[in-house]
Amino acid sequence: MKASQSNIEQKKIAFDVQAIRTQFPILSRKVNDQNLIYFDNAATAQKPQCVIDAISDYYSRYNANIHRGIHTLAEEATLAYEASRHAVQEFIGAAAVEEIIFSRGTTEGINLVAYTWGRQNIGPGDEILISGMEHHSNIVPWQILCQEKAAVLKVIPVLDNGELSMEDYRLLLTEKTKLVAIVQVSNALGTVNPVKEMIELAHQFGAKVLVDAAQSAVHLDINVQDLDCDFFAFSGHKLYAPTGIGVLYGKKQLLEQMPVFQGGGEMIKEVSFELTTYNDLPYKYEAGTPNIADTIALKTALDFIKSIGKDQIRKHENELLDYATAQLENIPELQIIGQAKEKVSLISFVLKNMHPHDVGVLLDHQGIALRTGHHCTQPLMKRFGIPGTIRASFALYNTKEEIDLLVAGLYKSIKMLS
Ligand code: 7TS
Repeated sequence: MKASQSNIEQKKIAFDVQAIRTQFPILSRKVNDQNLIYFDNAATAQKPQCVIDAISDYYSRYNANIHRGIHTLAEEATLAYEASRHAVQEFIGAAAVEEIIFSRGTTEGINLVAYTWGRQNIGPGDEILISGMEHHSNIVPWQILCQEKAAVLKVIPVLDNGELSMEDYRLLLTEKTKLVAIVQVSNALGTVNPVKEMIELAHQFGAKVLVDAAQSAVHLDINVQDLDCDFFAFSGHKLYAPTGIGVLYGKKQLLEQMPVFQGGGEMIKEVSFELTTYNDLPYKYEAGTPNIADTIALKTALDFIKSIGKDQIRKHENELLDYATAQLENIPELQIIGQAKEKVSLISFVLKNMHPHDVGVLLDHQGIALRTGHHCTQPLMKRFGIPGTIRASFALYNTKEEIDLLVAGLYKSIKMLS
């Protein structure tokens, strides 16, 4: 083993949550005179100092537009930007770097597919299959497309325990199914869906599959070739990178056949008033000056995750999930929504006769940040007959002591609200 490899191994063995916490400056701030406890990681994760520094370093040392200048700064910026694309390729196991398209986030990635592949391939009577636990951003673009093309949107039902009904999925798949757009990990329940199996089944009917990986990319090991998905979209900001940068992966052959999305600079080879020819992948889908600083910082975030090891992070987060589940189940007024066999470190719950919003406000007074409401999954909330949930989502820097404080905070809130 090379020395550098063994260093990485050593770092992985020594998972030290307190050492990790020191790398996140925001974790030392006070909220309402209390130490911040940040349990809203499914909405967006906090950023380590190295990511914050990467942004500032770019603007302080080599801010320049990419792919066009011949001066040193432009070359440095281009190299760093493209290095990020390679880092993403490795992170998700894509076969080719041209399959990595930078976007603003998951939402933009899904919309790109709907507006390009969707418009080209969906016609009257065709069916698009989504699930009952989709985030609005994996519902609305397909609804718009179906309305435009007289196509049909069908929904895989969710079982009481928060898992998908695979029995219904099998029945819903037909020759009419052209696309399955499915979330890998539910942002509202934490359920991990069996996407590999679902992709295999969809392909038997010739349907393409888009995976919404907004919540999964940070928690699960990802290999898009092994999954054999056709499209895979995620956001940087949920994996310790900045907001405003995301990734759309697509199989090269599909991306090559698809029409362009936005027109403008960078996505063209040659422009005349009569005819424009388009650029090669991935630039064909990256019109205009991109989000250079945040793309560069995305690589820093991926390197950060790699240096700790996804396996170590998952182990820690699973311990938090098990610990929190056991603690919360002890609270008589509390009901956990979503108890799938396979979950990530996210717990949604309701408290009897208490509005989630009121609980959220009281917890905020105690310095505890979590999300309450429908989590942009209104149809799912309707399925469970509730207006919303209280959601605690854990990241690598959270601790059992913080969970104890959440439990104490909940008892306090229950006392005040009942
Ligand atoms: N899909 C899922 C499963 C998500 O959880 C989110 C964001 C999105 C798509 C959209 O991602 P964006 O980065 O383009 O906005 N989810 C959440 C959440 O749970 N709380 O705030 C944002």
